[in-house]
Amino acid sequence: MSDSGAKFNFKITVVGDGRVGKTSLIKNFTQGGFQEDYIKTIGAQFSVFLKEINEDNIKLLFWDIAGQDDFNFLRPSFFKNSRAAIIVYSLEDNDLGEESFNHISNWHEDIIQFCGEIPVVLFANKVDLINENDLDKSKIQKIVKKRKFLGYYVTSAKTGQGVIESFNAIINELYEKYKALSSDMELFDS
Ligand SMILES: Nc1nc2c(ncn2[C@@H]2O[C@H](COP(=O)(O)OP(=O)(O)O)[C@@H](O)[C@H]2O)c(=O)[nH]1
Ligand SMILES: [Mg+2]
Repeated sequence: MSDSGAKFNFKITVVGDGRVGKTSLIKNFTQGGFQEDYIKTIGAQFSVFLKEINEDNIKLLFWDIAGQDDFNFLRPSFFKNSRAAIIVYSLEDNDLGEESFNHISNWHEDIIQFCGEIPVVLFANKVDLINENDLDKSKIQKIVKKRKFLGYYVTSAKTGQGVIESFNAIINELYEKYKALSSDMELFDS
């Protein structure tokens, strides 16, 4: 696949503890797409997804961590040139659910360190494993506000709940941002 034809190229990194569902979410979202590529490398893997908004072609690169071991040395290249980030945690009622929520701030600190102030959204995944009525939204809203995330989405990579909407929200956000920047550039050029 060549870059020609894509007006925008966005790299979006997907982070979060192991087994929260990062890879499943990316697969669920990109499989409905026009073109999919799944490439596994040491420590990280990425998927390519093409999307069209207002007749502008957008190429999206989703990066996610393959294994949490030996990740440290890869961190700078993993995060390099990310336009946005998604932090995933699991809603499941066990240690993974609890720990992955507690580690949101750590993942965010990594993003800030390597990417600066890029847009970040939070995905609360595996909602199919809980009763949604029991979901403590104020707890999620609190960290969203504290960390100045764009927002949070409740998802299930298993049922597909919220997946398209949540990925599209961040993609549209990037599109609007860079569309405005590129039209500023065109004005500047003329
Ligand atoms: N029930 C349920 N299981 C999920 C969901 N997302 C992922 N899983 C499962 O959780 C495990 C870890 O998922 P994976 O995508 O490999 O997590 P990653 O390590 O964050 O990439 C796998 O067994 C998935 O099938 C979900 O939304 N609901
Ligand atoms: Mg994975």
